[in-house]
Amino acid sequence: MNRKLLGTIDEPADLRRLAPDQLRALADELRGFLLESIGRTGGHLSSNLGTVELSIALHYVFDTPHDRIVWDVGHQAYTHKILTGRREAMAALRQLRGVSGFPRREESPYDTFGTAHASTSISAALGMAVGTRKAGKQRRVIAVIGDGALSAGLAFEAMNNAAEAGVDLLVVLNDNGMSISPAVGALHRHLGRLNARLRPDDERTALRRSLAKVAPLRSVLARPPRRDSEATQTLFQHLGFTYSGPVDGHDLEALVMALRKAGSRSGPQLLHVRTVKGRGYAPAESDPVAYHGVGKFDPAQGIATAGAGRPTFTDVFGQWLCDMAACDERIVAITPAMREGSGLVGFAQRHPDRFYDVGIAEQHAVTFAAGLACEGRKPVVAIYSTFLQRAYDQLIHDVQLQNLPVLFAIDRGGLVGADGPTHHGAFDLSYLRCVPNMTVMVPSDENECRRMLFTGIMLDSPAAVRYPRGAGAGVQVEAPMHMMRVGKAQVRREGRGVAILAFGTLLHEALAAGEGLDATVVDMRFLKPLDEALILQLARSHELLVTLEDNAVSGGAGSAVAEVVAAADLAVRMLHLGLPDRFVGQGERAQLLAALGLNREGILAAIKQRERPAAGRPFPLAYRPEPLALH
Ligand SMILES: Cc1ncc(C[n+]2csc(CCOP(=O)(O)OP(=O)(O)O)c2C)c(N)n1
Repeated sequence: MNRKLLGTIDEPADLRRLAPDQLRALADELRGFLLESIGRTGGHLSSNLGTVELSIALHYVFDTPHDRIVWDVGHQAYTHKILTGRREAMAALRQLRGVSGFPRREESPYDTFGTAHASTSISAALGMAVGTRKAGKQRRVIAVIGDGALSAGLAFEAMNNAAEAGVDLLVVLNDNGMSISPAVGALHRHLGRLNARLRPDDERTALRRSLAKVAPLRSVLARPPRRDSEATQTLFQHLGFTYSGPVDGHDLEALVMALRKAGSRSGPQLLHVRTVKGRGYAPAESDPVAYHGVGKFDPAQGIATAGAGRPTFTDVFGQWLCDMAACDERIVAITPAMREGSGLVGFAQRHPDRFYDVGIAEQHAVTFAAGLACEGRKPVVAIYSTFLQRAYDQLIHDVQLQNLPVLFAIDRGGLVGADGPTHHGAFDLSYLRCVPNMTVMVPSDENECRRMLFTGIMLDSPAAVRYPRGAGAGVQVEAPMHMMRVGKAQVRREGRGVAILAFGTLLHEALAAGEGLDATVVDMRFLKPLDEALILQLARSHELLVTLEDNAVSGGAGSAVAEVVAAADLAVRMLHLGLPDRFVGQGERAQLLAALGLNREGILAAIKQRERPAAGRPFPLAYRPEPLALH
């Protein structure tokens, strides 16, 4: 791999010493580096190939880290990481204690704001711009946001506020026409019209350069450009931004020029940059969706097409939804921009008239579903646990308070692995169980997942089925659909002394641990309503109740069990195993579970420690394994 220039850049100051005509060669080296490096670690490929030139130009023009760059989502910031002292660290990208796949303030002073959930950059940058002014300082603040991320309400709330704030702010819109899947909605069409209507700046610049050679035209060209009439203004101008572009985001000369110009103007600026997702790697350019996020792969071969491995919970959901929709035409599916990740590709193909990709708009997705339920549709909101956090008020106020029958298929519940703390579904059991009206189900295997989805859709009230990333235990999924008895747990192993109450797929670790201990092991199935009768019976017949969940211990399933026991005035000892009260870092799921004591060995050790505390010490409240550092 050629690293002639790249090898000399340890920080952006080194980059700024390069001559403008060296930047193109640097971009080529960076692309080669990215491909090879992501091939070894996995990560976000297409988006990063698209932002090579933009990242170079930003650090070339602006005085980072004094000037602030805020990357929206941050999944496209690998070149930024490489240019800001983390070139060699990319070898451990997204791995346990390695460099994060997203900007992290604790990782580098160049990572000005931690991101990973979309559409926060304009708000954060505006806050920084206002904070800078209040401190009497001078710096440029730049938000870099994709056209997908721009579709969220939060981005519009920030733009609405920006014009009033009276500060200098540059928003760079990285428009590649794509979210993870093709971008949707009216904003996408507006950008399309801008791209078609306006001559790209680079073409205009080239034209001006050649016309300037003709003497009589020089004075005409020197005049300031004609202002757009009210009718032809862009949405951004109506919102109080000065709009410039579109600029070819792969033309370094044009980019540097445009950033210098927009960066020197005062007030809110929006620079529209057009890029190609997957740029420079043919397989990713032709299929940016498949190459959005990749595992390890050989760039010479491309990614392997998915084999017939064990179905994931996502697959089980996607299949169930198609089967269900075939028998009930009221079923509609809603996704906030996660068609692929949520397993909805098949449904979207079969039922395009019942499929709604609403863009990165979780709040709208939930309230939209509530409205559909009011009119007798059966909405299924397919959503990641971590992204549902954003729509919590909509969940409470619009769905649960009105007791509307919306089914939430909550994917990525629990630890997700390499995406790390921003993406772990660590809190859903806590935040769901404290709100009235919802039935909350936690399947321990694939077949239970299908049965719970069916149970949820048959209820005339809100329901949630929460399942983890990846494949399950490999249990055969039965095609016929059966309702489950709501609120009924299943005893999977009868033992003595210790009873382990497992919520979700950790049941299988509990069963393995239960063998060694001769413990009772229960598949709790329902977090809400809880099988209170069984809990009380177990509390009376065992010495120790152990709760196990892939969720924060604080306020989670264990707390729910403890409330039942306390309300009955029973004095059984309890041990709550789950995620600790700190953010868990990235790493493979199995590594994280082991480090947190949530595998068979950890469960056994925790129970043994709880049963036989060291002499003189009180019983510890919970097992505390080695602290797991964030990185
Ligand atoms: C709140 C939220 N919802 C969903 C996602 C998942 N997600 C990650 S990147 C992405 C697409 C972003 O599109 P865009 O901003 O245009 O960036 P591109 O990948 O096209 O460069 C989505 C939906 C997220 N990170 N945050």
